[in-house]
Amino acid sequence: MDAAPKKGLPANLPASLCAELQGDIAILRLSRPEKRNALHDELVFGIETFFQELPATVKAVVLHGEGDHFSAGLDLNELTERDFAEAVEHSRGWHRVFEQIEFGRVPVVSVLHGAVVGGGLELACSTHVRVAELSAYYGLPEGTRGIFVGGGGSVRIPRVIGISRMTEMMLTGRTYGAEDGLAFGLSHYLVENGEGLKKGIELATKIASNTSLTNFAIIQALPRIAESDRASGFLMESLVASLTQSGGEAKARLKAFLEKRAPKVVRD
Ligand code: 1HE
Repeated sequence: MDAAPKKGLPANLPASLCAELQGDIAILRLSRPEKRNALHDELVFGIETFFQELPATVKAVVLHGEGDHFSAGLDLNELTERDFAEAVEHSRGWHRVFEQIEFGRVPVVSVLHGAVVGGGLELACSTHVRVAELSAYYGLPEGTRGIFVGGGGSVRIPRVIGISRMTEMMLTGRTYGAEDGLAFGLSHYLVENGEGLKKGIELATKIASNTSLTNFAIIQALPRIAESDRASGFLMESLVASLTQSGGEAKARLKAFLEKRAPKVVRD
């Protein structure tokens, strides 16, 4: 992959990020391997720029990391000098950026390998589909470092693995391997080392072939419905279902199936 962002993608990304377009997929690589993709401000706010300036033609994003690790989490160098107010502002900044990933315009597939720890795990959990290579391992060393998650981890991670498991990870500092991560839902796919990006691109391509309206409903409406009260949820579901069905593309796809021109749903 080229270090320079390709046409259509933001030209002002920091050196710690590389971006590439492949048709209607954009691939974003954390490119700070000498620091194990530790997340410093430049990188985190570069991610924000990338998502803010994503070309309208992009329908899905793949996020992955260069080197032996997805990410070693927060750059601990940046922690030592902050006072209370600066720390709050910093954490809120991460929230803003990761919200843009989770509640942005397009679905994001992350490809995890090596260390996926601390803020790296928080980042991964803001993506919609996670592919892990066998080398991946997960940890929340904040507890043992005398700090706390600050990138939305206490909101997102319990929704994936449960409060109990997250509490235990933070209290003991233990790490879990790729197989456990798959069982807990930290990843949705587990592949051989070196195969993650290919799988991530394959999934993103498939996701990009959905209608934009359905992808919008899945990433914007579904999590909000799931967190609302039942009555509101049922109402919102009816509204969203009707919205997606009313699209011309949806009608064409349903017709194609009924006329035996569309694929059946078969075992993967
Ligand atoms: C770093 C960081 C970092 C590496 N901040 N510089 N995260 C952690 O507690 C994880 C800390 N990192 C590690 O445990 C290890 O680096 C790894 C297991 C990920 C990789 O080990 P290794 O042997 O491949 O690399 P290394 O020799 O430890 O690190 C290579 C360089 O990266 C080295 O710098 P150098 O100048 O000596 O070459 C390390 O200092 C640097 N490095 N990780 C700064 N994290 C919003 S709140 C979120 C809170 C958190 O994320 S807390 C979790 C922090």
